[in-house]
Amino acid sequence: MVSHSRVAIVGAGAVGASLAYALMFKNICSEILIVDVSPDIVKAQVLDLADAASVSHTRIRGATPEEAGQADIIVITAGAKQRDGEPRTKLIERNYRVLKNVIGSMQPIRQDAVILMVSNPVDILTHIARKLSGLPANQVIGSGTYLDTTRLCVHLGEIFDVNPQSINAFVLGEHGDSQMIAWDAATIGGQPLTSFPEYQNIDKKAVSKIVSGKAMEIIRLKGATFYGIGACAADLVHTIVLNKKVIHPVSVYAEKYGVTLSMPAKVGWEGIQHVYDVPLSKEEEERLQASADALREIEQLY
Ligand code: 6V0
Repeated sequence: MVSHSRVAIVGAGAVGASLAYALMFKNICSEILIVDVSPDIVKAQVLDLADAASVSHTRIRGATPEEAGQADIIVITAGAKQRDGEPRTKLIERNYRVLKNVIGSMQPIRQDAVILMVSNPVDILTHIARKLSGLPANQVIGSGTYLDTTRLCVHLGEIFDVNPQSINAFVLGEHGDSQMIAWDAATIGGQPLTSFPEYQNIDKKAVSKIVSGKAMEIIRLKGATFYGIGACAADLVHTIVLNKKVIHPVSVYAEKYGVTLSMPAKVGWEGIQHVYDVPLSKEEEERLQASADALREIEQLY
């Protein structure tokens, strides 16, 4: 058991439960608190997860929003999910109301808590969570393009026949349609991706479509995505709890763009410790600017 390790998960649907399941097997939390507007969902998920908790030896229980507000890390997965064919940005109105309710019900939120936003549209909701909670910008993070980046690295791993963990590449910008891949900055074994012969044969538009379109394909086939984001969110919590200072692509307030979007950031106890500026080609920089502009237009409404 370590400090900074009391984690509340607000929203106990498919994503919240997948996160709790992935997290409990890391054995790093003193306690996992499960919160939802539906008492039946809390009861059912806690009963079910407690069976797994007995194997992982992690304490898990239902909790009130007020208790969640006193946790070290508050992960918000509450809210509506995308329907088949619906862009993430369409969810804003529905999930803005949910988020307002969630933040309001957790007051007073601990001043040193870290909020990890997962509900979509995650970039805009991270911006809103920061405003509503009043916490410093570094303590309010969104899962952003972490999942898209893992999808990219898995895909590149197949092309380059190397373990995805040995690929250093990022999807940046919006967790959504305007996201972009930072091809010029990508490396394998310290060697620029662009210097590999295989790179010349990559259809970049097709890769981009595969990465950004994967969620919609899963939603079309089974109605929702949850294991991937559950594992990614658990990894982010792991990084915060152990102050690992791992650089993850997460949704943060990026001063350079004046908006909340995904950039590589060093993550630890106090949330974001540093945001890195990725060297981009002129075309990539324009695409990231366009993503920032698209998000800014929506951010200004909230
Ligand atoms: P779900 O299974 O419908 O669960 C949502 C849960 O939120 C339900 O149990 C609701 O009862 C609960 N809820 C609603 N309002 C409140 C409230 N005010 N307080 C507490 N709980 C509340 O949805 P699912 O778990 O599949 O998705 C949750 C969110 O995650 C959606 O917004 C998805 O779009 C989003 N995802 C984000 C991803 C990412 O990469 N960031 C990936 C997948 C899904």
